[in-house]
Amino acid sequence: MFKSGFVNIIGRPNVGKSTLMNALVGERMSIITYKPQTTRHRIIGIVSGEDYQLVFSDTPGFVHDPSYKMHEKMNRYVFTTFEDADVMLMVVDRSDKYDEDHVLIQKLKNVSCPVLLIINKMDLMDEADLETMRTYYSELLPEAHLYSISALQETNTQALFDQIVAHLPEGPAYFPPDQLSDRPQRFFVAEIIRENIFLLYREEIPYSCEVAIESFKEEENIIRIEALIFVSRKSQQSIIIGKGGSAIKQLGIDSRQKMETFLEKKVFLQLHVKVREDWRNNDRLLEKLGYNQ
Ligand SMILES: Nc1nc2c(ncn2[C@@H]2O[C@H](COP(=O)(O)OP(=O)(O)OP(=O)(O)O)[C@@H](O)[C@H]2O)c(=O)[nH]1
Ligand SMILES: [Mg+2]
Repeated sequence: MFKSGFVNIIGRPNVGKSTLMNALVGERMSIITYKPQTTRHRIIGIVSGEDYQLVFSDTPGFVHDPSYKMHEKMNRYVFTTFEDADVMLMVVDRSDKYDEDHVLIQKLKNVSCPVLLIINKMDLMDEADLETMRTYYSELLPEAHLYSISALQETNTQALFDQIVAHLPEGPAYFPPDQLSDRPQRFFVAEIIRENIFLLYREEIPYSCEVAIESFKEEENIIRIEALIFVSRKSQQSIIIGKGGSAIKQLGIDSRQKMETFLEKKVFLQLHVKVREDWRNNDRLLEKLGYNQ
């Protein structure tokens, strides 16, 4: 019997959803940083076995008080995962506290598919903390199956993977067995630049940026990539570029190195910065930038 299904990962920002997805898929599909609201799209990672196919979806952390249309779209990605899930993975960490009337908890109580409540970052907790969290969540979501893991150290992640497969319904393969994602390479390339912006710049800068790939040309020995970084203000453009271009140079070096690992080919990368005030509230631009919810 062949089993397959959509396994959708949700939770608050920064709890480790993307780290978990990458651990389960065994590839670096989703970008990870120490800052909240890193993931902005629904990102698919496919794992095909002899007799199963898992289609994982990593989602943006649920934004409690959306300040921009971008946040509303990010939350909509989270809501759509309730519609097609065969298994729901709700990830929490020790800083989370959900009330019964939280929208995610309400929705989880009403899904018909299995819910796996995953307490992540167990490496940061002692047994007593873990036990307190287990008790809390088993009362909050009595139907959910509880797991404690460390996505970062990959503790219990293989056991979790096996449990997910056990919960899959019977079904066909949705994708060819060698396909890893539904996104083109240029999407991952833009995400690599965004990840490095999160790692290199401080305060509001990463949140004010979006990246679009203008051209992606594969030649025999090299891939030539031109990317456009949108910022919301002129002052942010100067910060991105840095004194004498030093900051954007570093961004280019770091991004290119990661791209070369990801694409397994030499990369020539050109970065440009453009001011587009209020891109986070501009429906047409958001659509163009891939926010299709
Ligand atoms: N100590 C510890 N840190 C972890 C663990 N899992 C993830 N992290 C760290 O937590 C931070 C956030 O991880 P992400 O995977 O980006 O979290 P996320 O839930 O996808 O965040 P958003 O995309 O912003 O919603 C990173 O610094 C990770 O290295 C874990 O099991 N233990
Ligand atoms: Mg993420």
